[in-house]
Amino acid sequence: MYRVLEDRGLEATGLDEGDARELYRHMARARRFDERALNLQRRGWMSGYPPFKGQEASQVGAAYAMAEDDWLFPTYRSNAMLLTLGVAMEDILLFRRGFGEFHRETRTQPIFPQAVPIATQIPHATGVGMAANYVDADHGVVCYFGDGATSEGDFHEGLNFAGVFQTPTLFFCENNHWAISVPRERQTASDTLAQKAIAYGFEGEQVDGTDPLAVADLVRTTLDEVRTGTPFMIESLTYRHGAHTTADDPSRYREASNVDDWRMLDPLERFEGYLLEEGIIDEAEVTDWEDTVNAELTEAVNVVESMEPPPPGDMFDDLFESLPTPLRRQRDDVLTRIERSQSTE
Ligand SMILES: Cc1ncc(C[n+]2csc(CCOP(=O)(O)OP(=O)(O)O)c2C)c(N)n1
Repeated sequence: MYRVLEDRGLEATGLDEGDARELYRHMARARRFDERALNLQRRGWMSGYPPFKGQEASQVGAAYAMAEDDWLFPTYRSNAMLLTLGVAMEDILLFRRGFGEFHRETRTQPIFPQAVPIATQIPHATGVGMAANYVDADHGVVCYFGDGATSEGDFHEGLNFAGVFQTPTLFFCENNHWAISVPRERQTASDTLAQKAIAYGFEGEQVDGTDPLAVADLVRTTLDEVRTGTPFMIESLTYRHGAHTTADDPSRYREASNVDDWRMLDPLERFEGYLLEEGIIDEAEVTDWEDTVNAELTEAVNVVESMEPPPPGDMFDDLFESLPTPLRRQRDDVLTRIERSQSTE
């Protein structure tokens, strides 16, 4: 497993102090976002939220290492990646309040919609890699998924075709050890998830997902290879510190922790400690950054609150060129019911 923190340190990587500082800023910003989003959900501000606490180093490290034209296939869990790639906080919050994704379009990165059906994005990511080969494009494709996704047929089909067609796809599996209430050891009898790549004809490697330097360094160097048409799989080892979503109560199926080692470390505290000790950041910078992020969050929440809810019919837009009959009926039914309820108010 690749790790550099508290071991060989920054010097062992192709990153410099500027990168380390940026990684820290993205992580601290993502953490504050996650905390605020949870609080907002508890106030009834949005119906549900999937927290990513414990996974910041892994997600920020991977996103930070991507080039501007690399494609990302995210899931509901990977909001720290979206934030790092320039998706505005208010965009993510708006989505959770029922607006279309990327409502305000602040990003330039090609990012697919978040996959909620598990693993469905994996064949898509392979397909975009095949398309890149057809048109001789030189971008890479990063496909994010969780440990649970490796039990789906789509995972095997996607990796199989990636191997056969040598697609420029990096399969980035974030093993947070839980798929809702199913622990990693009930997911597969394989020693590692990374080794599954070998069966499809390419390499896989494990990385300490609580070490942002290791993740960013590994993703950057593997993406250089991947873009030349060599698929690769990374298993990033993290731990889901919180609930699966705000609709979940993890105390029903797990003790405070089922692992008792480095995976339980708080990646933000760990990295902050390292950077302070190395003199790469100082306490004043930590506090200043926290103030900046809090102001950004307050502004994002204000923007979202100032927007009228989207018309309910919107959810049927942008699905098909022309809406199939069953969906057209559903849309008409929704709109008629709303009209009726408004006229009886
Ligand atoms: C095809 C499909 N089956 C079942 C579900 C219900 N479901 C939602 S999240 C989840 C667990 C996914 O775990 P993992 O892939 O490890 O990702 P994580 O939530 O830990 O990020 C399941 C089974 C779903 N969304 N899609």
